[in-house]
Amino acid sequence: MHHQQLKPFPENFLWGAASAAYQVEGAWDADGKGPSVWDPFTKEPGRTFKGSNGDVAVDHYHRMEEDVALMAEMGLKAYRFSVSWPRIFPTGRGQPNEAGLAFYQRLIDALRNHGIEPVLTLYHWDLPQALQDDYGGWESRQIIADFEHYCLTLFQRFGQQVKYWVSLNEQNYNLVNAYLLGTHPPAVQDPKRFYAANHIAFIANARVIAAFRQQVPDGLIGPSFAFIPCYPASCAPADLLAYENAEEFNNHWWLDSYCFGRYPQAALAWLQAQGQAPEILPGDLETLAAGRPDFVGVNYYQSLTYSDNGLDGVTLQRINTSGTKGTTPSSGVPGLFRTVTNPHLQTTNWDWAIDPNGLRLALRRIASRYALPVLITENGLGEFDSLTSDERVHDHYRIDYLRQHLEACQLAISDGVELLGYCAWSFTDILSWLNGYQKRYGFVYVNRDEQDPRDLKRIRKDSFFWYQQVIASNGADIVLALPRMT
Ligand code: BGP
Repeated sequence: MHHQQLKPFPENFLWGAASAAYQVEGAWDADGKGPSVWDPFTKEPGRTFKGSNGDVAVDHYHRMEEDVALMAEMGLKAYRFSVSWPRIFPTGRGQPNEAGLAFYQRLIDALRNHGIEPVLTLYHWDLPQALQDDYGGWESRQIIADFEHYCLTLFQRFGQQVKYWVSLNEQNYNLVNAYLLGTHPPAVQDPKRFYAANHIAFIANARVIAAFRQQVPDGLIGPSFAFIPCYPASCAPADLLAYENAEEFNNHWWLDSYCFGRYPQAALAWLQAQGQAPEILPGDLETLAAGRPDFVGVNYYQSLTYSDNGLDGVTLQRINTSGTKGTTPSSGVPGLFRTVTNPHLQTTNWDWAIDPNGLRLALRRIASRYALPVLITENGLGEFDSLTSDERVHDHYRIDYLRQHLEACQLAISDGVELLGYCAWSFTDILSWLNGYQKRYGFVYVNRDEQDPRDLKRIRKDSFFWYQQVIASNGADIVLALPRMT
């Protein structure tokens, strides 16, 4: 679609930024917090880049007021953060840890005092280790009641002050890594177990959404989905089928379940033939249907391009965690699809295709296929940043990336998408799960590296001042806004 004139960003648009507990908080065992599955996992040799972990992260737990003051200075309208389940329930269940709740109460109060809308994510991958040990975490239906109990505690405690809630963050990306690639805890590589755990996560997600309706009737809730739109490598019929397979397995599998309460037919039939389909018990589909979200949270970083892959074709491969460009191999599922390089797109140093058009496609797909509003819960550029001797970070490449993606948002709004807001990833620099601290995303530089926490000083990057102007102009100055040095 070409438009004569673009629609402006809506009046109450949530100009935001995002983070996740494990990636920013640190204080991994402070004030009664129990271990999450990431605490021991990151200590195992070879799991993460240079053995990096979130023990200290960027110490947001102790510097929360300073970070929120920076958000206020920037003019942020929304801040998306996650609550650490083991900070609230150190062993995953039982009585809540009041000190953990008090931290998030202080954060929510600080945000609201500055007029910043809190967007609370219930689960951003930091499962209590105790539940992994007791019954295998997401592989047991016991987790459904424990997750519901944890969520109910937060709904009851914060439901008056928090309007926007995210249920599961990137169930798709997290469980692919945890049960297919073996790169997130519990580091399993087994498709049958993957689809089984994933089905249980869908049920848990739907159950807490249904509970939310009772507890927080004025609030809005939805999952965040790592949406990677698919392109066919060519118009060859075999590539079109590969593209269709990829859409169905990598996108519709999740979005249809969240929004329609059912799995896509062809994918389910294929998995049944392989003996990998999840066990669907009586009542499961009704539970899913009763947990339709209010919006879809979109985490968008890249598109992927697909080609045909024979039964003896390439298998799933790990992602690039080094930042050495051009080192990502073709990855696929034999009999379904494999990835190929898109010659029309540039990539980041981690080989992620830079494709604002893919974001527009993702937004339109949700609007047209699922008829739901969208909240962009993550979008950003992970890159090497360098600090100059006068303590500046000239991240024009990040400004370019964000500007292009915001332009895509405005095009999608003009296409008829109901877009609630845009949370850039991330506010400060954070620990990147597998990539350490060298893959930086923030508007605010944090002075530390993998081995040395240094002074953890916060330094505003050029993109900080650019986004500040974008927000002040409600998006009218996306192109015009230039970084202002202070
Ligand atoms: C998403 C996660 C975030 C964040 C982001 C960037 O998958 O929800 O937590 O990590 O991706 O990914 P990475 O840090 O691997 O570059």
